[in-house]
Amino acid sequence: MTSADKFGIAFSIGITVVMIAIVLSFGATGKSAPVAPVAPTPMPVPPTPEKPMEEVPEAIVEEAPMEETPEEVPAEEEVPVEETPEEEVPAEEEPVMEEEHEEMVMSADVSIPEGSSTPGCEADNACYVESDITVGVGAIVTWTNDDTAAHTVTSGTPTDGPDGVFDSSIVMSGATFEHAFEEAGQYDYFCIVHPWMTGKVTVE
Ligand SMILES: [Cu+2]
Repeated sequence: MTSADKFGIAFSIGITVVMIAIVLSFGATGKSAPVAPVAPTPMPVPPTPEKPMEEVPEAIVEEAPMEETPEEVPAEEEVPVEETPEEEVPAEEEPVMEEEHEEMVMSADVSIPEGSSTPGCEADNACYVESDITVGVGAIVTWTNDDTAAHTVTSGTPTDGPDGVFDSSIVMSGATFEHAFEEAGQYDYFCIVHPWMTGKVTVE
């Protein structure tokens, strides 16, 4: 072997050793690796956590409020606002109108109950039943004598006497008397035969 061959072998061995050393150094430490691997490692690492960290919260924050808030707010406000006035307004007005119409009774029946010819019914305002009624203008009220005795339905009061608005005169047992109230007002009436019997009709 010549010196050149030896040098070549030595050189080859030296290269090989250097290569191995380099490889080991890369594999073992990794830190001493060239700038290339070190730089890329930290570069992607920070961006990766930073991007997802920023994107995730931003995406959630933006999507949650942007999509849910606007959809729920208008949906809740518009729906109830529109339904509430439409339902409540007519609902309140219609019942009132119905109640008023219901109160505007255009016909009523009043009974002269059995036993009213005997004092005592006045204690419970039960000499006429009902003894105090309210009807609408133009309503017709019919009194029925359900007692065995005869009675009258005479406008006025026992104290001041008949006022001439209406007077049934004698109503026999089982008979009826009716009167149409064409004008609003309060009409007191009583029984001429039994002055403790009083009643009232309110026309409105
Ligand atoms: Cu009477």
